Amino acid sequence: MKKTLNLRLRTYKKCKHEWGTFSTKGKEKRNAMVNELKNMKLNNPDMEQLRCLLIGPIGAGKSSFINSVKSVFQGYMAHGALAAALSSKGFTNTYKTCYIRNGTNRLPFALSDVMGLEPSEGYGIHPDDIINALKGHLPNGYKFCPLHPLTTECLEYNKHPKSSDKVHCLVNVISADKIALMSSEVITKMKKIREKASELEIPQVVVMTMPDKACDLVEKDVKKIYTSIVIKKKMQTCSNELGVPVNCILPVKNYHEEVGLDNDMDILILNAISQIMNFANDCI
Ligand SMILES: Nc1nc2c(ncn2[C@@H]2O[C@H](COP(=O)(O)OP(=O)(O)OP(=O)(O)O)[C@@H](O)[C@H]2O)c(=O)[nH]1
Ligand SMILES: [Mg+2]
Repeated sequence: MKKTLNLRLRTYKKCKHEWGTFSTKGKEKRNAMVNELKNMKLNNPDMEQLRCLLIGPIGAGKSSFINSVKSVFQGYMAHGALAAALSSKGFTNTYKTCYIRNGTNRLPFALSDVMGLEPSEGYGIHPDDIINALKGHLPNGYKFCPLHPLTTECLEYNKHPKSSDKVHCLVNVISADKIALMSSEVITKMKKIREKASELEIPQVVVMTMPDKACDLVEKDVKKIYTSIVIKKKMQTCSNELGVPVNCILPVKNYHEEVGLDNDMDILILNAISQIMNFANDCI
């Protein structure tokens, strides 16, 4: 219990944005952040990779975040984890892990994507399948069944997960324009998952997507993200709803309709992924 609390406190202390003083710097800053992540050494050299798991309501931007991270590292738009065309129906329905290439090697990061959460029972991913993923029991490519989570009796159940199959950081993805509209059922499902993650001593953060939909200033200029009062309020609401401190909420604008990369968007995405991987590295 004490260990969990210490881990949480350490996580929260490290996860700090300097509100209002953050400024997106130039191309050098972006490239330096990319290189730092490319050269990141794992605290446990025997491990193949750190895995982060993205969960959240349907359409929150989980797959788009994975695509965005991949795009930043490869230097052009990625379409690996397909994102949905705007609709109310969930899009991702399999457990899919994205790896990022660094020349002929892989970076020691894995980003795992799952089906979105829905309010009604029997719709969207079953919270027990997220718990299965946290513990490393889900095989890559597993097709989710909203009614029946994977159990030990199933052939696909990975009974002996390696440490690299397990999750090292739980990333809750929430869209800024929908925070206040989140159903209490989805919040309850997320709470149950977060409690389990805390029990397993897995650090947790929130990635807040779609700031451009919540604030006109940010839509025009993404650099305004840390000075926008609207975004600050959204982060506070998110913190209240999910019980996560504001300094663990990482706002990003995902690539969704852009044709080329944008330095300011890259820096936000890199800032989020650096924090996530540092927490993950601290927990192994
Ligand atoms: N404006 C804007 N749109 C975004 C952003 N991120 C994602 N989108 C759009 O939101 C829609 C849903 O994004 P997805 O990435 O498919 O969401 P998801 O969480 O993977 O959805 P499911 O797989 O259905 O659970 C897509 O049309 C994206 O293009 C963002 O930061 N800003
Ligand atoms: Mg998806």
